[in-house]
Amino acid sequence: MTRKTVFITGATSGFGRASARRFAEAGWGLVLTGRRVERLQELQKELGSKVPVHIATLDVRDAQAVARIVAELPDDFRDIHCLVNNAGLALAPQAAQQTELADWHTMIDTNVTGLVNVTHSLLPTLIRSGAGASIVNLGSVAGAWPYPGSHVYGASKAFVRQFSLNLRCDLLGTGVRVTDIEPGMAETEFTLVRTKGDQAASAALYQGTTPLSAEDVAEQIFYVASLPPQININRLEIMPTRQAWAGFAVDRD
Ligand code: NDP
Ligand code: 8X3
Repeated sequence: MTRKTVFITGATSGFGRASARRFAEAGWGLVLTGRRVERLQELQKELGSKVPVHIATLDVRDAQAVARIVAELPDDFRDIHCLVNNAGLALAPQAAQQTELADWHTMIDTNVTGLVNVTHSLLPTLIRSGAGASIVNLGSVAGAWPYPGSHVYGASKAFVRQFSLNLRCDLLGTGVRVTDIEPGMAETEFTLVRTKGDQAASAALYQGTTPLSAEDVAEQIFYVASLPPQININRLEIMPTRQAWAGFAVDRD
């Protein structure tokens, strides 16, 4: 059987790194991207003896860089069977009226523009791969459920959700599947990034409960990508058992 290859954005941490390990365990070739080159090199060192690994430093916000990296993929990594659109971030957890506009732009540029940059560049190779190929997008529960401090982050994930479903319509007949994975609270570097390095705030969020782990989410990413080709999971919302919804908020005198 020919080896399949997965292209992962944001492979330097959290879900992306755990997904690299999960796909490697199943024998897939890896194209690993992210901005922190030393972490990509570490992962290549860790996994390169098991499966073919190509690393590329990439900021997904840069459309030209995305196109160049895809055009320059080595021959052995040209046929992509799965794209994991994972690079993303939240910033500014305070109320909308207390945030910096630049943080809103960074979220839109990464979670929306970056994701479409990579998708657009890889569509031709995914369509060539045909039946059984997959695009796995990292949305979030925040794309469907509003909560204070989610403002642009949640809205960017609502884009990911609808873009995923719309792509399904256009890709009908190509065999390429599309899934929006929508995790709830998961312990990664996500909160450290969201709070701009506040280690105590990050630790406090996860303290005394049982969040999802990066490996829990990677298992779901691998699951949807390795299902038989006739099955498309459209949306997969996953929460920790110890997380649920709160009631409506009411402003009172
Ligand atoms: P991490 O902060 O641990 O990982 C985020 C990854 O995204 C890093 O590898 C980072 O790499 C990469 N990244 C960020 N900005 C860019 C950029 N401009 N270009 C390329 N890569 C970038 O967070 P998670 O693993 O938790 O998050 C992964 C995805 O899952 C995100 O889209 C997030 O919104 C989503 N998500 C997270 C949840 C959670 O609770 N943790 C829940 C639901 C969804 P580098 O900095 O090296 O570029
Ligand atoms: C991240 C999960 O609950 O912080 O997308 O919005 S949450």
